[in-house]
Amino acid sequence: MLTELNRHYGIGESVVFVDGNGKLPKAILRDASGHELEVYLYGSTITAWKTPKGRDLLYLSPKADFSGEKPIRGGIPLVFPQFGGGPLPSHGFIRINQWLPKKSAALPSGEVELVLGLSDSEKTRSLWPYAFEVELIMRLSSKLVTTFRVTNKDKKEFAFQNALHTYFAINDLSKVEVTPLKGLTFLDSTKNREANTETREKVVFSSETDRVYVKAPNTLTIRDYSLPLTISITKHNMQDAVVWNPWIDRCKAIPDFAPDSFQKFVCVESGNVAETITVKPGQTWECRQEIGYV
Ligand code: TA6
Repeated sequence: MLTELNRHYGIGESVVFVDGNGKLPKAILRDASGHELEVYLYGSTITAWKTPKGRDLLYLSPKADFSGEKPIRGGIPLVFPQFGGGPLPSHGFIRINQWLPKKSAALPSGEVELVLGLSDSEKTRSLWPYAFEVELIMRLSSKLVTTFRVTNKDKKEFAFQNALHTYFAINDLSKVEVTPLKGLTFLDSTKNREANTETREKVVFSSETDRVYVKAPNTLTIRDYSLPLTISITKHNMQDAVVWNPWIDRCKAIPDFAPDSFQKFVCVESGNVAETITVKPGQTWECRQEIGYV
């Protein structure tokens, strides 16, 4: 399989397919400036985004499951067509299905691009009775631009929630803040999605935090003053932003986290959660996230 993948989509050192953990195939992208991205075909799950000096800006749990039967814990799992719990598996099913490459390119700009796709199957239709295609377009440079595209291949419209469930690596949680969220309505998932208003200029972490910020600004910032590191997140066509840190007890209760995992990441997830997106037959809808760092 790797030979075929590399024959059709490999590009020198820019795009290489290798056996990842659990012998699951993954692609490694390297751009001209030395940034690196790793993405598993399983779930089209980005698991690493590294600076030229090798610093991983994403968090991957040391206990992540690579059996190919559970979601990979960390990186950027994709949420569709359901956010959180409900009639479908948690966060939907595209992160637990095998995607296939559709296109790869090393661009004149020095950026590297890879497109993965997933179409409906008997398995997905048994869960969600619609014909669809989803694509993840990853473009790597000093920024990581991910475009998520949904095409309705059915004869009836469908509605969905979606999110890029990004685990950002941090160094010292006590010195991390997320801004600007003051004044926004948030749904508190630690209190059965109770609605409340954010009063803090800077959202900091000292207990379990699991909030859907509704109609959040299109650019959010994570600062870790201990490094220092500043991550910028710009979202397009995604209304909301979910901020999650499980803190001590919730972290211990999640088997594919290490006990101290909560100290090493903050999730800031661009998405459409509070309201669903509807796509008519034959229509294509897309959203985009750009993340950068200084
Ligand atoms: O995005 C926050 C959240 O919905 C949390 O409530 C927590 O469940 C997290 O996602 C991880 O969900 P998962 O299904 O990946 O364990």
